[in-house]
Amino acid sequence: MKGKALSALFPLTLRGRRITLTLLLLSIFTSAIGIQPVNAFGLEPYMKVFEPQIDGLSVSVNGFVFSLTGYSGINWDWGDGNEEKHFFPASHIYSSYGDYTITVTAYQKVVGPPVWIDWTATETIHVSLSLMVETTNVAGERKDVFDISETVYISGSGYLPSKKYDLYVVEDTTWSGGMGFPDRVSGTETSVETDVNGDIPAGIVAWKGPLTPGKYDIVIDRNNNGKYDEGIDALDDEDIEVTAGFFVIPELPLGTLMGIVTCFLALATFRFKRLIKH
Ligand SMILES: [Ca+2]
Ligand SMILES: [Ca+2]
Ligand SMILES: [Ca+2]
Repeated sequence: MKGKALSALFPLTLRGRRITLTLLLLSIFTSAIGIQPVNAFGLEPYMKVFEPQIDGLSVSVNGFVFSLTGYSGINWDWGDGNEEKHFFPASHIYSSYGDYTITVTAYQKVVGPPVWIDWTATETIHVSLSLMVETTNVAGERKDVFDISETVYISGSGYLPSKKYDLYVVEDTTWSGGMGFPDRVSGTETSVETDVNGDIPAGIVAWKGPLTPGKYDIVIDRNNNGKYDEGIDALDDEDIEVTAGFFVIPELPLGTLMGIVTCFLALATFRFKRLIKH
């Protein structure tokens, strides 16, 4: 408590100990008479909360509290039914993906003579927790069916910023936690790097055409341990025919197409000749 009060006063000690002492006494005085401590510059206590760091289901938040008289603590309501008291930085692991509102309340409570200080400063932040990878076209629009001449792109979010992850494009399989990864499909990318926001932006190639017809799944090994971990690794699965993340359809070869047209023409000519004969 004393340490906190001193550290809060530290910037002002540059102006001289006498000013610091005066400000401290002033703020204690205003606290004592008006509850809200307001110093000579009219500075009320306030809190600044920085952008939360999100890693899958884990969220950590940093910030600072400005108060000439220090502060007692910070209360965290994580928005999922969990509440705790913790100084900056604080972190929390959620049990499921979703949107949450975090309420951060810094407070100081010293009630009773000779000092009476009682204030709170509250900020709310919203976090959206999603961990996903999805097959897309080059513009980042979702796409699950590809021709063999096309390229498979992926998009995603909920990762650490500017981090490289192992990527697996494999034949359609049924996934269970702890299983090893099947062999990658030949010619597919083996890693993916996130941008500064922790997203996989539009235009990231997973498999450059020409593709091989079939059904496939995609996994990003978020903890890079070479195994599939449910709820940790990102999976593109069960989009096509219930089981696969994407599907590559065979194009009708030009030869086959020409063959069909030739047959049709031959049949038409035959019927036409018969018509003339009769
Ligand atoms: Ca893993
Ligand atoms: Ca599958
Ligand atoms: Ca997909």
